[in-house]
This record gives sequence, C-alpha cells and structure tokens, in this order.
Amino acid sequence: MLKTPETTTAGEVSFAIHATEGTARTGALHLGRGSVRTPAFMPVGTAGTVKAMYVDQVKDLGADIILGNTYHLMLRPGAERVAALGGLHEFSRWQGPILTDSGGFQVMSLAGLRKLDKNGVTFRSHIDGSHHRLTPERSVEIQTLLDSDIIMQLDECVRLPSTRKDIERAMRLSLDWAERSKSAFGTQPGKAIFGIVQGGDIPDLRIASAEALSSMNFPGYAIGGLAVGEPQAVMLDMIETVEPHLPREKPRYLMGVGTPDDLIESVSRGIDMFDCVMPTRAGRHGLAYSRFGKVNLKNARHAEDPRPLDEASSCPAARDYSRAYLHHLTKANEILGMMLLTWINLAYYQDLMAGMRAAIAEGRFADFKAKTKENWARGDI
Ligand code: PRF
Repeated sequence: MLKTPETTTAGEVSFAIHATEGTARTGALHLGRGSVRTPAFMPVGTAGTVKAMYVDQVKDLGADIILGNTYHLMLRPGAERVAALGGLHEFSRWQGPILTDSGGFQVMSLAGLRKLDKNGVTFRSHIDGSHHRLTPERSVEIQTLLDSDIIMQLDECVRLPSTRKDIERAMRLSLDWAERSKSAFGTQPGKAIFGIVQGGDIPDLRIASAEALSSMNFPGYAIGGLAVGEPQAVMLDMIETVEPHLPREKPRYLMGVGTPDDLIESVSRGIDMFDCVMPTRAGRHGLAYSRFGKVNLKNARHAEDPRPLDEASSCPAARDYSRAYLHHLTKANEILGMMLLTWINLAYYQDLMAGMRAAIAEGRFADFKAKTKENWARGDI
C-alpha cells in the first residue's frame, strides 16, 4: 500500500492518490466546483435530470458528480438556452460537478441518418428529425455553454466485433479530434477536459491510442469503446492492456460501465471513475441491485413477501417497504415503483464505491472484493 500522496495539478484542477492496493487506487479529483472521491460512480443525468430522483437525494446518497449528455441537451432544450438560464447547475439545481459526454457515442446509438467525415458528424434528431452537426470544436462549445466541469473530447466509438481497419480508422480519427478538442477547450480554471482511448479489442491499437493521448497531457483519460458487445473478459483484458500506458498520476474513467461486478473488477485494474445507466434504467424496469445480486421484483415469488428487500441497506426504500409492495408497484407500472427502485439501486452503487474506497484506504480491498463477490454468488434468499 502506498501512503505518500501523489498529486498532479492542472489549473485549479488536481488529482490526489491517497492509497493504493495493487493497481487499485483511492483518492480525490479536485475541481473548481468541488471534489470527487475516487473510485467514483457518476449517476447518469442524461437530460439534466437523474431520472426519478431529486437532486438532494442524489447528493445524500454520496454522489459527488453526475453526468449529462451533449447530444440530448443540444437537441432539447438547446445549449444556448441552458446557458442563457445560467448553465446546467443553475437550471437543474445540482450544485456539484457535472461531467458531460461529448455526443458522438449517443449520435451513433440514437440518432437517425448519420454521416461521419473527418471534421465531425452530421445527423438527424431522434426527437423531431431535424438536422444537426457536431464537430470537436462545437462539442466543446456546447459543453462549455452547459458549464460542464469535465468536458469529454468528441470521439468515435465502434461496436464490437469490428474489423481492424474500422477500429484503427476510428481510433486515429479520435486522436485527431482529441487534439482539436483540447485546443478548443483552451484553459478553463477549475475545469478539465478528458481524452478518450479507443482501439476496440486490439491490444496494439489500444496501446498506440493511450500513448498518443498521454503525450497530449490531458488532465484525465477515459477508456471508451468497451462494453459495446464484447465479453467481460475482453473488456478487462483491454483495461489491463491500456493501464500501464496511461500516466498513473491522472484520473482514469471507464465510460458507460457497468454492472457491480464490472465496477469491482475494473477498480482492481486501476479505474477511478464510472458512469452507467444500469442502476437508473434497471430501477425503472423492476430490477433491484443489492448485496445479494440482482433481484427481479416483477417475479411472482415476491407477490406475498412481507420482508423488505434488504433490512441492512442504507436506503430507506430497501428497508421500509415490503417486497410485496415493490412487486405491486412494479407490476402496476406506478411512478413510485420506479422512484423507489432507482433510489435503492443508486444507493447500492454509491455504497459499493464507498466500500471500495474505504477498503483500498485500509489495505483490505482484496478481502472486500472476495466477500462482496461471495454474497452476490450466494444470491437472494
Ligand atoms: N465514447 C464516448 N462516450 C461513451 C463511450 C465511448 O466510447 C462508451 C462506450 N462504453 C459509453 N459512453 N464519448
């Protein structure tokens, strides 16, 4: 375990590693708007809201930072409108740091009729079919208008499996866009821009991407292009491949990941930040994440069960309501069912991160990981 703090500074932004165990690290990313304890899970607030949650609830769960999406917010209500209304923090009442994704990934998964060229991507809105264009510069401009605290470079993510040719082309394009994004960002005190490693499931392309980005000296690095169709083992292999080629004194963010098991395995391999729709989306579909693994509240076995989901949870919704009631709300498609399960799931995710942070700080992460996985394997009782 490393005890000497390592700190890097970029403007007013700094990242301090407080302790390590193997490749796992715990520390804090300091931004103008506040600090993010790492490893961190960022709840997804795509359209300026973490769906079915009040901002105070999100904060009280221990989330230090949330995520917003360039793609959704540029289409509705529009970045200029959000800026005129005081920025995304003022608009949504979330006062802590916000990381915004750059839009390219959402264009690829949501927009209609996309056309990619070396300068950007043109697409049609999934909402009303209107035409829009994102370039690296425009993406940074939108994220700046939103008043984002961590801006992501525009990149191109290819789904897996793909050919080496397609993966390499997207990786090289993303490197070019990394430079353009960084120039467009300039210097913004208290804020950061992250570069994104691409390269699919091909080790030498991953390494080339990580090394080229490292030489651009970003305040933080994301690993993109994973959890896009490949098995978990491949994703973990790619993290292991990339990790030694990223500066250890900078934060690393694994984009769009994942299950609780993905989080614990990725933290083991040196990841500091995550975001994923899983806990919030699952909560709106009757699924709960818990100490015992994933529980489907729609299942008829819960219909007459008076017990709470988990009497030992930190979340009142998991302790105070019966499984039978959660089952009923879910079956009846009630709004409260979505609210309670989203709350339960985000609480579980935040508690898992807090557990990992404490375990790394105290040199017992290996034990924490083994026990947590044992509980998941034992399943719901
Ligand atoms: N790039 C960006 N956002 C993303 C991804 C990516 O590769 C992923 C892949 N898991 C999720 N979100 N910009």
